[in-house]
Amino acid sequence: MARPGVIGDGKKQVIASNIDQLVIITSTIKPRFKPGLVDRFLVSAEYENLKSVIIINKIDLVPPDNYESYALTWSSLGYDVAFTSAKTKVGLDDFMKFLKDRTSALAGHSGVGKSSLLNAIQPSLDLHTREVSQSTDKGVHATTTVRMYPLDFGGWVIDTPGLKLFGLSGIDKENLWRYFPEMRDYQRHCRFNDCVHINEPGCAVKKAVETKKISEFRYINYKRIWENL
Ligand SMILES: Nc1nc2c(ncn2[C@@H]2O[C@H](COP(=O)(O)OP(=O)(O)OP(=O)(O)O)[C@@H](O)[C@H]2O)c(=O)[nH]1
Ligand SMILES: [Mg+2]
Ligand SMILES: [Zn+2]
Repeated sequence: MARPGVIGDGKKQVIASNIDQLVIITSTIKPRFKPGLVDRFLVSAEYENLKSVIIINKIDLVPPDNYESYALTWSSLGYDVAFTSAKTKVGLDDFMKFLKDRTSALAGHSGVGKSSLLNAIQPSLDLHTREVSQSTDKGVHATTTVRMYPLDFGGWVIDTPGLKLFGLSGIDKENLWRYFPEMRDYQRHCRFNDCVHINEPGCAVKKAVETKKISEFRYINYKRIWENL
């Protein structure tokens, strides 16, 4: 996984290599639930041919109807989803099951609870965590370096500082749809074979969104990412 360089010569900064999977962590609130960011990470992982799983953390703070429908959509696409609370320790079995015997990189905004979840499953790690700012609803980058830890029950995990910018280098307006698995089945039914599913007439993907075969929020996130490429 790499992100565009922010300093110096602008070369890619490699965040992690030789990992088996990306564990995408989002919180229900504090900082607010961000399905768009999850989709962005999913696109990066699809592009890198990397398995990804999704953790929705801080479920002690918000009722399920706020995030359940998103989770259903993601799992229908084949991504494993777990609901956790590092505070009440709900769902940690699922989290551990995902991590066991694999090398995983954690991804997610600052403050979603990446380090707290690791402390909850393995207290001896004793990772530094910090409260989310009341005024800005943002984490404060408690974790400042990328580090890899061995897990007592087998596997390795890479804790990262809250990353919001993952590079989508290699992905462009023409090929973005390829990293949305649900679009692959419809693309060949589009009128134009170079259809990018934005404004073209006879677009089978847009039709599938209208008939609810493709989830609307996924399509909205597709358009948002597309516009920023
Ligand atoms: N209520 C509640 N609070 C949580 C939960 N998980 C983490 N927190 C709190 O959220 C804050 C941020 O947690 P961290 O573990 O530091 O978050 P992080 O994702 O590692 O953040 P960075 O290292 O900055 O990227 C801390 O105050 C935690 O106690 C949870 O499941 N429920
Ligand atoms: Mg951290
Ligand atoms: Zn199309």
